[in-house]
Amino acid sequence: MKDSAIKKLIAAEEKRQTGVINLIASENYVSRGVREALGSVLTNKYAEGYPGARYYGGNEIVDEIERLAQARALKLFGLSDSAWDVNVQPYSGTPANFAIYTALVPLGAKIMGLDLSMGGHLSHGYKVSATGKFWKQVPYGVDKKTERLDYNEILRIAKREKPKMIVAGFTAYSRIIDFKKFRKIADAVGAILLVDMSHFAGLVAGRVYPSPFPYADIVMTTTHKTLRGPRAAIIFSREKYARAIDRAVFPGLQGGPHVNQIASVAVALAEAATPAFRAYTKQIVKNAQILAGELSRLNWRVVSGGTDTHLFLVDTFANGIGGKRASEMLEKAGIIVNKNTIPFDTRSPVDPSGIRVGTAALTTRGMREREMKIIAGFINETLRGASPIKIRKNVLALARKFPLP
Ligand code: DSN
Repeated sequence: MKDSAIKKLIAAEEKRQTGVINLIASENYVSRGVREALGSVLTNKYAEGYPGARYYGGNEIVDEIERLAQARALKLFGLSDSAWDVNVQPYSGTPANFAIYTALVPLGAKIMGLDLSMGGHLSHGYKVSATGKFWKQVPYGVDKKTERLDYNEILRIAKREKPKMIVAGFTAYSRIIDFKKFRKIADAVGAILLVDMSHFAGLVAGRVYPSPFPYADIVMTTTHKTLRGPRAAIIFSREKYARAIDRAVFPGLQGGPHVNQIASVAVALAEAATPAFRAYTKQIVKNAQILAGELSRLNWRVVSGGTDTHLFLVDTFANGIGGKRASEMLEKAGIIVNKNTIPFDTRSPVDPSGIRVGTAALTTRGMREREMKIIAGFINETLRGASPIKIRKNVLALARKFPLP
């Protein structure tokens, strides 16, 4: 690369990534193959339209790439192409959800989604998102005592509000979702069921989290979290919704698809179909359970008492430390997390009561049970006031033993 300024900054970021313990639940490290496809000549090509029906010439190879990505997506999740359509063009998760609502929910109609402060996502109709301006969000939450989804309450809200669409999915909820119960609730009120599996798609592919496909009408996923691909999104839809969704993605909301991104998704989907990936996802969950268990043992309150996934929330304020301060203290020691609201948080989203912790990224680097126990010790010592400079040295030494892919 001739641009020395950017080259230097990329090298600095690589050094930063290598030297920290990354517990951001939505991040991961992609393979060289995924990066090669992203940085390939495919970025030069315009391909508005869909395979076989483009608005530009010279797309015979791009058509093959997009069809391959679609076929791999269906295969990975065991879907038949007569029942499901797959759109691999969305640039990322929020635009993908926006396209789904644009296609299927009349403007101003109701979308029912998990409240942001209880672990939902902005694009599930939250008020500051355009999805909450063009449609009306009806939020549901978790039970105060168990901190788990309360399906009777969700049914009660659905019957009262009659939403056009119900969204099941999360960014900060650590438990298995009962998709069958969501199907029954959607059927009881005539709603379309969208599952946003962005966080747990890799776990579904690895068969360590239940598949939403037998129950959902639409499934959306980003590709860069547990699925370990580039930043992008995929929409799976049952045939009757497919045409409206395709038209909402293009020409409704997007122009030319990012062909390099689609090829890179295809590479990640093939990687996710391997036995090694299955073992990886099993280890992600095991690591999260060990880390949550160790932190509990060290007297940190884990929301809902544990995790079935790659992530969990720690109620740091139960020990007198707000989430903002906790995440800043940890960052000084080289441990990267994000501050996060916990259910029924009494503090503000900019300084909430907890932090979110995830293990997908570290598991990619090869860390296992032993390292999780060491990391729980680092977190505990840091938050209890040990010198961050001292912990930082130990963090660096540990992190450097596990290079990036
Ligand atoms: N911002 C992502 C997360 O961190 O969960 C979701 O889009």
